[in-house]
Amino acid sequence: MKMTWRWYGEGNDSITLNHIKQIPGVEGVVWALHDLAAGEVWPLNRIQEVKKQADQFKFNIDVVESVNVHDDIKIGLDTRDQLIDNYIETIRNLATVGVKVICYNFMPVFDWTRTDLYKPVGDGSNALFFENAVVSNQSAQSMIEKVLEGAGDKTMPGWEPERLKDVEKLFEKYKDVDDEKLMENCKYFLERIIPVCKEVGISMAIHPDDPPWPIFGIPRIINNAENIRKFLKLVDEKENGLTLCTGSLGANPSNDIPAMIREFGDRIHFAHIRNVKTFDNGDFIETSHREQDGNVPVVEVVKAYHEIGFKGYIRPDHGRHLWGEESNCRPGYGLYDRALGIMYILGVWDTLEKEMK
Ligand code: CS2
Ligand code: MN
Repeated sequence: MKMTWRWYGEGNDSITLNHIKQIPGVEGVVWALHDLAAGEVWPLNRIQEVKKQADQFKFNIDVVESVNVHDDIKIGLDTRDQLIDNYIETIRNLATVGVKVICYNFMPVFDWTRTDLYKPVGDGSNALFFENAVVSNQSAQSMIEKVLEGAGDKTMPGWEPERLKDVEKLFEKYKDVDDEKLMENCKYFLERIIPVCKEVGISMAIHPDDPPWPIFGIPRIINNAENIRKFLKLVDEKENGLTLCTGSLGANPSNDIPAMIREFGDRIHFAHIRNVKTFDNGDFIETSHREQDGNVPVVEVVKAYHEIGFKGYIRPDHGRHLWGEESNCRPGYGLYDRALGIMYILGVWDTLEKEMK
C-alpha cells in the first residue's frame, strides 16, 4: 500500500507540504482544486501548478479527492450530458500529470453530515459528532447554517454556501429520485466515463455515503455490502472501483468491513481508515485510530488489506482536533491525530510485513 495525506492546497490549508514531509511513510498528497464548482472543467495549467508544488517535496499526486459530480447528473436532468463531457475533459487533463485514482461520491445534496464539529471527547480534545435526534428534529436549512457557522472561515467541500443557499429548492429537484433512480443515474454516468478511464489509465473510486443511512429523506446507494455489490456490477470493470472508508461504513455497526475488504479486493483503489464510536440510538463520534477507542476493528482492517496484498493508496480519514488546533485547522483535518493515525496503521502493517519474512 501507498500512504497518502489529504492536503487542501497552498493557501487553503493550515498544514503545509513541509509539515507533511515530516510524517513518516507519506508518499503522496491527495488533492483537489477546491475553488472550482462541480461541473467546471479543471484547467491544465492549474493541475500542473499543483504537480510542481508536490514535486518539490517528492510527493506523488496520484490521487484526487474529489472531482465532485454535479447535482444534475445525480438527478438525471437533460443538462447532464454536457456536464459529463466536462467531467471527461477533467479526467483527460488529470491523466496528463499521471493521476491514477479519482475519489468522488454520489450523495445527493451534501457531502458528509455531522451535527457538531467540535464535540468534546472527554480528554481535552474534540471531534466530529453526529446526533440522530438533531437531524430528525430540525430543517436541513438550519442544519446547514449550523455546520457553516461551525466551519468559520474554512470552506467545507460538499457544503458550498452558494449551492446550498436554497436547499429546499434543491430537495425539490430530487423529489422523484429514489435509491433505484439514483443507481440508474449513476450507471448512466459510469457508462460514459469508464471507457475514457480505461483509455487513460485512471480508476474511479466512489466514496461511501456518510452517514450510511438516509437523512432528510435523501436516498443512499453506497452504504452496505449488498448495495456496493450492485454498484460494482453497474459497469463491471476494474476502473469502476471503491474508496473504502471505514469511518463512513463503520457508523453502521452491522457493516463487516474486514469482510468487505476481502470480498471487494482489487476493486478497492483507495482506503480511508478511521475509527468511530457508535451508540445504540444511532449517534456516533469520531475517535482516535486505536481499535479500543471505537467500534471499527482497525487492526483487523489493516490485516485484511495486508492479506489481500493491497497495492492501492491509503490515508487516515478524519482526526480529532488536538492540543487546541481547532482554532485554525479544517474540521476533521487537523495535523496531529491524523499523523498519529498513520503511525498506528504503519505499526500494524510493518509488524505484519515482518511476520511474513
Ligand atoms: C471524505 C469525504 O472527509 C471525508 O470524509 O472522506 O468527504 C470524501 O472526500 C468525499 O465524500 C469524496 O467525494
Ligand atoms: Mn472517507
